[in-house]
Amino acid sequence: MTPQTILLIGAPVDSGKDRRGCLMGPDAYRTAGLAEALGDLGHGLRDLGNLCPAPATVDPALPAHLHAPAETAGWTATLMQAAEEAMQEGLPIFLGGDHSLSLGSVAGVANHAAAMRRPQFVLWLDAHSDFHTPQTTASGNLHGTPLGYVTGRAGFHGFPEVANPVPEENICILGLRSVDRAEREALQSSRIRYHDMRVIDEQGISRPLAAFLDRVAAAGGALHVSLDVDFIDPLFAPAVGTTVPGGVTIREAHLTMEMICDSGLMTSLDLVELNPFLDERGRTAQVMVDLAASALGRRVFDRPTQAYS
Ligand code: 6HN
Ligand code: MN
Ligand code: MN
Ligand code: MN
Repeated sequence: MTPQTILLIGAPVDSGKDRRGCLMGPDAYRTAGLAEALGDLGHGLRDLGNLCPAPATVDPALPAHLHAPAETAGWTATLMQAAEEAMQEGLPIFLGGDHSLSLGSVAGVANHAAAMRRPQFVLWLDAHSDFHTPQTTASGNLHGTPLGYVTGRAGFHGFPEVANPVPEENICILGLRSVDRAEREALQSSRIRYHDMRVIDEQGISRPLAAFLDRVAAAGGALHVSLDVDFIDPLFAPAVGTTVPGGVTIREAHLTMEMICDSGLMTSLDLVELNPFLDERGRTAQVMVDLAASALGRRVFDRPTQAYS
C-alpha cells in the first residue's frame, strides 16, 4: 500500500467503566512493537506520546449513576481536538484506553471530514453496539455510549457539542453478540447497519464488510475504524474486561483488516479496550499489533492473481 504518515496518539482513558487497567494500553502497544511493525511496512511514524484529559466539571443534568462523567467529558474535549489536528498531518491511530475515547476521536475526525467536504463513515468492530446515551445506560459506564454520542443522540449534558454528527447510515457494526434492550430498540429504529455473529457465521465476514466498503468508496468517504478487543473471541484475545464468548476468529479478524487495507479507504483507527492487567504474557497486545499491521499492509504473500489448476 502507499506509505502513510502514521501518528500514534496515546489515550490512556480509564474512566469509561469501573474496572481499571486500560490506562496501561498505550504502553503495552509500544512494548509489543507497534511502531516497529508499522515502520517495517514503509510508513513514516510519529509517536505523539500520551494525552491528558482537559479539566471538566459534572453537569447536574446528567443521571447520578454515571461512572466518572467529568473525566470522560474532559477526555472527549482533548481527543476531539487532537483528532482534528492529527487528520491534517496523516493517519492517526488512537491507542486506548477504553472505548469512551471514541466519543472524542470519532467526533474529531468527523469535524475534519466536514471541513474537507467529505462524508465520514465509521466501521465499528465490537461485541457490543455502544449506542447508549447517559440516560439509557444501566451500567453507568460511558464506554457503552460512543456511537450514541457521535450520531448526535440527546442527553450528553456538559460534553462538548457534536458539531458534525456521523449520519447513522454511514455506520456499520460487525461482531455483535451482546446488546442491551434499550440499545436494541434504538438500533432497530436507527439507520445504522449492524451485523451480529450469526450473519458472520452464515455469510462469512467478507460479504457484509465488502458491501459497506463499496458504499464508502462510492461516496468518496473518509473511513474511521474502531477496533474493540472484544470483537475477537476471548480464546485469542483474553485481555478485556467485557469478554463475550462466540467472537470472531483470528483469521476473520485478519481478513477484516486485510480487506480494509486493500480498499485504501481507512483514514483513522482506534485500538480500544485492551486491559494489559488481564493479559497473558502480552498475547492480546500482540494480536492487536498484528491486526493493525494487517490493516496497514502486512501480508505473507501478495494476493494470488492466478487460479490454481
Ligand atoms: N464496550 N452494553 C454494556 C454496557 O455497560 O452498556 C457493555 C458496554 C461495553 C462497552 O464494548 O466498549
Ligand atoms: Mn466497545
Ligand atoms: Mn465491546
Ligand atoms: Mn445540557
